[in-house]
Amino acid sequence: MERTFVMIKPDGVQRGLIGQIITRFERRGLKIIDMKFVHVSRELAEKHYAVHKGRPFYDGLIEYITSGPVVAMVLEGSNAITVARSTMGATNPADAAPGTIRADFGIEIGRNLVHGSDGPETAAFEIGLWFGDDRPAWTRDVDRWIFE
Ligand code: IDP
Ligand code: MG
Repeated sequence: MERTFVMIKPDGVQRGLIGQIITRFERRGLKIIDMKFVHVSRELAEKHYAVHKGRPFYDGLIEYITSGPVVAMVLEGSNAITVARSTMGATNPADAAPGTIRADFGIEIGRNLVHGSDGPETAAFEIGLWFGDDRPAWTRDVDRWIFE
């Protein structure tokens, strides 16, 4: 089983889409391991998006992600990283496939509603950054009907 970090960005929260977005991940079969509502500090935003420092969109990205509360979560499942990203769709909602979160709810790259880790190292870094190392395990009784 793999874990990934997913965030509903401020536009998703402001637009009242928290429930609909979480539903997309839940119905895919991903298991929620941890979740919280966060007022993102500039410091946390800069650590989270450190790889993008220096890019033309960086300042706007930090403004965006600190502009209102977000919902942060840890999701688990087989191929959780890839599955979460395919549920989200392409970075630019204009290019995202219909049926994905970004296509179904968004239209511009700077308001693309969700974040998901892009690889195992990023996932480990982001889970640690947002949640720390420890969280209780729980058994989801439907797992045998979702995972082989
Ligand atoms: P990802 O979120 O699909 O992994 P990244 O390339 O890692 O995409 O970019 C991080 C975030 O930065 C994007 O989700 C988007 O919010 C923002 N972003 C990326 N490129 C642009 C851009 O060209 N203009 C505005 N915002 C951008
Ligand atoms: Mg990324």
